[in-house]
Amino acid sequence: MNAVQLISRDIEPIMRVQTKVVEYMTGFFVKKGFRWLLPIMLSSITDPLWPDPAAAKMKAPEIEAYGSRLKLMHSMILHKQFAIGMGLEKIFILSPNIRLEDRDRDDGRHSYEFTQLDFEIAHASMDDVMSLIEELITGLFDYVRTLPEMREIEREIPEVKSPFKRFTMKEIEEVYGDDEKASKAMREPFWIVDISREFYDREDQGHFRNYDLIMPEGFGEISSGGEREWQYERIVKKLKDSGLSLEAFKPYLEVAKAGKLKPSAGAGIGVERLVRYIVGAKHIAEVQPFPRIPGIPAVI
Ligand code: ASN
Repeated sequence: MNAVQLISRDIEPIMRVQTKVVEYMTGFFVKKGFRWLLPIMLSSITDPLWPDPAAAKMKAPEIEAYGSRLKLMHSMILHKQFAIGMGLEKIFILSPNIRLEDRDRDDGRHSYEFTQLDFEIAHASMDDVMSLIEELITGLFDYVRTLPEMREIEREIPEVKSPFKRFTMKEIEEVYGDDEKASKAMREPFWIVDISREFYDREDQGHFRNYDLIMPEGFGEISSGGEREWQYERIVKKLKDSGLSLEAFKPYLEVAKAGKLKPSAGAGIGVERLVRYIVGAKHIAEVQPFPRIPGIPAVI
C-alpha cells in the first residue's frame, strides 16, 4: 500500500466508533473517582516485557537528552506504581507504547505503536480489577450495540454476561494448546489467570496473581494486568531470577528500598485491539489511520 492508497481508505465510521469507545471508557474511570494522568513517552526505565510468553524479546529504542539516556516507553507499568507511591489512589492514562517486536509472523493483532488505557488502584486485589473490567466491558458492549455506526459497518457483537469464565494458563495449554487457539474456540470473552511473566506481577506460593482478558472468535488478548510486587527484597530476587540487570531499574529499586512502593493492582486495555473487536476488523491495521505492523515498513 502506498501513501495515496492509505489516505483513500474509508475509516470514518470506525473512528466514530472509536471516539464513542474512548469517551465511554474515560468517562467510566472519571465517574469512579480515578485521576486522569497524562502519558510520558520517554524515561530512563521502562517495562522490560520479559519474561513474557506474549511478547517476542525486544529492546526499547533510546535517545540521548540533556545528559541522560532515555528509552521509548514499552508501557507505563513502573510509572503507575510510582504514581500510586505518590499517594494517588486510583489512576488511569491513555498511554502510547512502542514495542519493536522481533515477530516472525503478522497475526493481525500486533502493532508496534499503539495506545493502551492503563489503570492502577492502590491496595486492590485481582478480583477487584477483574470485576471492574467486567463492568466496563459489559456496559461498553451494551452501549456500542445501540450505535447506528454498528449497523452501518454490519457488525453484531454477541451479548456478554459477567462474571466471565476463568481458566488458568495451565488449563488453557492442556485443553487448547495456547491462548490463540482458545480464543478461536470460545464464543464469549474469558479470562486467563496465573501466567508466568514479568517480575512486577505478584507471585503467591508459586502462582501468579495476574490475568489476561481474551476476546472470542480468534480476536485474542485485549487486556492484561495483575497484582504487583512492592517489597524490595522480592523485587530484587525476581529481577535476578529473570536475568535482568539491577542497574537498568536503579530508580525503581531506590524507591522500593525506601519503602515507597505500595501494594496495588491494575491492567491495561489495548484501545486499537478493543476497537478492532468491536467493529469486527480482520486486521488491526484496518482500525489504524497510520498502521504500524511489525515486519512491515510504515507508509506514513
Ligand atoms: N499495562 C500492563 C499492566 O498493567 C502492563 C503492560 O502493558 N505490559 O499490567
